[in-house]
Formats: sequence, C-alpha cells, structure tokens
Amino acid sequence: MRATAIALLAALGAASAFVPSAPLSTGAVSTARKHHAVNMVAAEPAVTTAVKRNANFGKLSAGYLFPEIGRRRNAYLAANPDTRPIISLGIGDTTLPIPEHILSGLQKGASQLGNKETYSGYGAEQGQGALREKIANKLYNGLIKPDEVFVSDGAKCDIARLQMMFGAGVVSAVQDPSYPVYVDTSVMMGQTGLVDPATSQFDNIVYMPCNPTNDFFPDLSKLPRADVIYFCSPNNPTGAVATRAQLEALVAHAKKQGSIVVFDAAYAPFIRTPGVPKSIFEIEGARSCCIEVNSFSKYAGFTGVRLGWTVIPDDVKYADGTPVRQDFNRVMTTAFNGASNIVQAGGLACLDDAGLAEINNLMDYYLDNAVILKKGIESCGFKAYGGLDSPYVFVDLEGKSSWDMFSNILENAQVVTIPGAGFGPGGEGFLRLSAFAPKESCKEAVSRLQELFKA
Ligand code: PGU
Repeated sequence: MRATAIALLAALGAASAFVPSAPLSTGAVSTARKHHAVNMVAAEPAVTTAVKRNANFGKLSAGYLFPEIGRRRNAYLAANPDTRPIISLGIGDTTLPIPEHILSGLQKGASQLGNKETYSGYGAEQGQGALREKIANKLYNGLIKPDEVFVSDGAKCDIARLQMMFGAGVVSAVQDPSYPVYVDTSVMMGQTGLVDPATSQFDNIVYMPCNPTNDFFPDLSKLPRADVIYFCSPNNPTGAVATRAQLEALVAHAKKQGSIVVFDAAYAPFIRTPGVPKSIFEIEGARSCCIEVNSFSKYAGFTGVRLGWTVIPDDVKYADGTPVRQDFNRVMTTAFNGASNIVQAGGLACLDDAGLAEINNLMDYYLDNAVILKKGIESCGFKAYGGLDSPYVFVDLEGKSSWDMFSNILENAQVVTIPGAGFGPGGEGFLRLSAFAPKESCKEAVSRLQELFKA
C-alpha cells in the first residue's frame, strides 16, 4: 500500500510543475525551466466530464460585451491589415499615465516589500485601516465611518461579490440601458429566467427605462417592486447625471418598497456642476437603504492597477435584522484576501492633497475630450447626450440599429464605439463614445466621423 502511494507520488512528480522531473544537476535546460516547466503530454481526444453545466450560464446568450467588441475589432483588422490605425472610443479604459505623486505611492508600496523591516504579507481582508480612514474622511467628509468601507480590487469585482451575498432569491432592478455587469451577474446567480426574444429582457429583472423621453430618470411610480436596485450616476452608458431631487426620489422609493440601492459611483468625481451629489450618502435617509460601490479606476488611471471600495453603512439591514455589512464582511473574508498592499499604498497617495490635484488634472483632460466628442458628433447631424460631468457621450441614432452603426463606423472611419444595445434593450438606437482616448485621437476621430457623415 505504502509502496503504491510512493510510486504514485513519483509518477505525479514526473508531470508536476513544482517537482523537478530529473536531478537538478543534469540536463541542458536552464535551472529556471527545470523548476517550473510543465512536462507536455500527448493531446487527448475530446471527451466530456460528468459535470453538469450551471444552467444559468446557458441563459447568457453572447459573450461579455467588451471582449466581443475587441473580437470584432480584431476580425476587422485581420481582414484589413493595411488599414489606417484604428481609434478606440470603445471600452472606458484610461490612457493617460499615472501622475508622479500617485506613482510614487505605488513605488513606495513595492519598495516596502523588498525590505525586511517593512515587508508585509496578507493584510486585513477589508483593507488597510489607514486607507479606509482616508476614504471615509477625504472622500465622504465623515458621512460614513472607516469600518463601513471595504477596500477591494475594483467596483466590477465588488458588484459580483454583492451578488454572491444577495444570492439567487432576490429580484434585481437595473436602469435600461446600464453597465452590463448588473444584469449578467444577476443571471449567473440564478435570479432570472430566460431572455424573452420579443423584448430582449430577462425574465424576473425589473428594467427601469432611461431615455430622452424621461430625461434618463425612470418613472419610479410605475415600477414593480425589486429587492436590489442598481443605479449608476454619472451613468454608464448614457452620461446622464442624477440631480439631488432625483436621488432623493430614489431613496424615498427604496425606503417605501423596502429595497436596497446599490449605487455605482465609479464616475462620481467627474461631476463639476455645483450642487450635484457625488455620493448617495449625501441624501438623507440613504444610510439605512443604500450601498455604494466606487473605484480609483477611472479617475486615477487605475484600470489596470485595480483598486476600489464598497461602503455599507451599519444601518442597512435585512428583513430579519441582520446587518448587511456583516454578511458582506463574511464574503470579503472568505472569498477575497484584501487588495494588493502595493496598490493600497498607491490609493493612500491618491488621497493626499497632491494626489487629489493630479486626479483633478486627469479628469479635466477627459472631460475636455468629452466636449470635443459631443460637439464633434453633433456637427455630424446627430443629437447627443451626456459628455458633461461624465466621460461618456450617448449618441441618438434615431432608430437605426446600433450594431449596424458600430460596424459602419468601424469599417468606414476605423473608429471603435460601443453599440447601445450592448447595455440592454433600452440602449438600442444609441451609440456610446468614450472620452478616455488620447486627445489627438478624439480630434482625429471627430474629423473621420465628419468625413463619413458629411451631407
Ligand atoms: N462600474 C461602472 C459603472 C463601470 O462603467 C465600470 C467599468 C466599472 C464599474 C468597473 O470598475 P473597476 O473598478 O475597474 O472594476 N466600465 C468600463 C469597463 C468595462 C468592463 O467592465 O470591462 C466600460 O467601458 O464600461
């Protein structure tokens, strides 16, 4: 028995990435390769396992929106290798480099790991105390407490973890159109039925229409009850920014229906108009029914660095009285291991006065781009929304198919955009332009679009 186990271990070792398959002193391959290379086995014939697929994944018709855009762009490029450089006004991905002070924070975080005295390993799953405190004080003006802040690797990941916490039994409501992660994760969790081919809506999701006819704010009185209401302002993709009165109405609606609002404030600091709330916690009563997700991605150039946070006030409670914060803490400690300590040092630098000034400069640049794009697309004869207090411009195609327009612009202007239909059925007939491209690219894109649409 023991001999068999040893033989089995030896056999496993021969194919393992971590156990060298030959004595270290022999052979021509480098030491690094001997330690880490996996020994290849012959290709196996295609077989299936006995594992049943999670049926919820079968309900999701296409791939995630943004990789699909990338796939179409690459297919175009492969078929047209000699085309002029493609300009991306597609995915909302930052292009300016990280400014000096914030970068120095990241560098400091990395250097600390190379020093015996300052080295750190696993940290608190909820984030470093100093960062939670700085977020609460500098960004929320003390409206929330540091231990109500959960630092994370980004808002998208937090949305998925909130869904994991809410589970399959809740009904979610989303703005239509909206950031596709809310609906897609609801489907993955099993909250929904199938998509209705007639309406392109998932069964058991409450779609809150947001379009020019209602000034991009839903008529709350007409909506069926939902447990969790995802609401994003400044909005992705429409660029609409909710006023204080609208957010007051949203909080009142949630309270009346006993719902929880998940407020996505990923673009909040882009708001420059005085008096417009940058956090749902500026609204009275929000502490008992609102959660806020937020992120350094869009304003500090951290899309690849990965740092965000979620605020859950102590006062938000489930029907049985359990604080929601308690369960989210359980999720974070069990399914997350804290944001990178290097990155959190960068976050601390973001919130120094010098870092905040750098962030403002980055946002000024992108907001300026948004104005260029909006005026540019209007000069082509389109009506456009957003682009003010927001890095997105939402173009009205007056009933035309958004995927057709996406293809037309890609093939004839070599500009990538995002079709509104990718954000839900309510986005059909619209196109999203992202202002996160370099300024020269935004200007060049406008002149290409003017050429394409000239009368
Ligand atoms: N919330 C909103 C409203 C967003 O638009 C995005 C990114 C996120 C959260 C994600 O923030 P992280 O902190 O970086 O996770 N929206 C981009 C990127 C798309 C994606 O999800 O891949 C966009 O173009 O809409």
